[in-house]
Amino acid sequence: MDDTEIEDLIAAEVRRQTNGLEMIPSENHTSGDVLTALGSRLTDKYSEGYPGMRYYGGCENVDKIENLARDRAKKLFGSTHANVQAHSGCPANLAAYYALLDPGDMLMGLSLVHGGHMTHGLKLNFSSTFYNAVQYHVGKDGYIDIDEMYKLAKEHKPKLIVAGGSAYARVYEWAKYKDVADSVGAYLLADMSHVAGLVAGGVYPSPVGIADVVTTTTHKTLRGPRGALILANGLPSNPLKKPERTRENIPSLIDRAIIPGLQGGPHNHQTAAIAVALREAMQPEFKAYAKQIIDNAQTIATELLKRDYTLVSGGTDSHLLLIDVTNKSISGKDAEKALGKAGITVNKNTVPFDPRSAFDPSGIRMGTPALTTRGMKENEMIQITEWIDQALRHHDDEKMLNKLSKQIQEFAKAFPLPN
Ligand code: DSN
Repeated sequence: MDDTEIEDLIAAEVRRQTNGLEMIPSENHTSGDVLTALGSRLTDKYSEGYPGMRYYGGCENVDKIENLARDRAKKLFGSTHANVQAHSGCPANLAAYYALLDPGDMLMGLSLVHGGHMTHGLKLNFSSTFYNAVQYHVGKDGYIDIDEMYKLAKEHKPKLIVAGGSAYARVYEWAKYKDVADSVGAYLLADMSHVAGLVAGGVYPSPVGIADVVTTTTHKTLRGPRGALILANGLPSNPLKKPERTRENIPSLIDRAIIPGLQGGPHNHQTAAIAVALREAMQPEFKAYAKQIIDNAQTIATELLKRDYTLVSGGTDSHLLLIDVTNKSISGKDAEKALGKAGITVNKNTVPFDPRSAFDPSGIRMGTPALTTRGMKENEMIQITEWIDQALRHHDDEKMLNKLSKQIQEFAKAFPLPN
């Protein structure tokens, strides 16, 4: 590259990822093929519209690419419709709201502090400024409180209920949320961003066929590039005609919400990379990968419990763990920092009923998708948990953290990043 400043920084980031352990549960390491598609000339092409109905010439190749991505998404997740153009998760959720709600309508989602996502109705987010939002919670046991959902739904009559989140370690009981939605005639949107790869691998329940709309990012457990899918069942989409707002028209409503509603040109390099990742997720090895992600997370949970850590909900059914580190006399922020110095990347996170702020919360969130991509299994998880514990116990001891970082760097050599 001519731009050596950027070249050096990219190299530094690759070194950081290679030498350390990425344990942010929403991160992963994509394949070389995904990177090849992302770094291709497809990024140069404008193609507003949909395959066969574009506002630009020269779209014959990108039409085929987008059709492949859509077909693979439909096949992998079992929906009749897939939109692959939303640039990422927030725009995908915005598009779903835009398709199904009018400004000021009520939606209901899981509180961010209780494991939800900011687009699920956080006060500072568009989801509660353009719309009205009410938030449901987990109970003291760390599991989503379905009784509270029924109560809030009856009281606030939301037009749309969002299931899913970003720091909830247990199974989302999609059918139960659907019952709550049906009890007040609301749409159900399932945001399966965190668990899409587990769903694809058949080791986690799918919301497709239960929820009216399913959104997901493509870069978490699904291991694709940054991007999103919006899945639905219904009549074939006709984005050229304004449809009535009915359930069977959701495919057209979604497509029109994306363009002309919210976005311009699709990112064709991203669409191609999504198609590549979806093909990878259809391979038998991906099922084994998805299972190993959960086995690894559960191994860490067991090892942490042995060392007297407090896990929200007491464990995990998925790829992630939410840990309240209060009993270890450390804040989430300091825990993130200490682990970072040792070469283990996690993120500080609020825990349900957290008395502390989001900038210095009581917990940390960690997960296993990226480590599992590198080929690590249960034995490695046992070793890594021991390192996590040591780093947290010695969080003020720079010498110790440095020693751990060297050990981890040596260990990581045996588990290279893909390609
Ligand atoms: N920012 C993502 C996460 O880390 O979970 C959610 O969008």
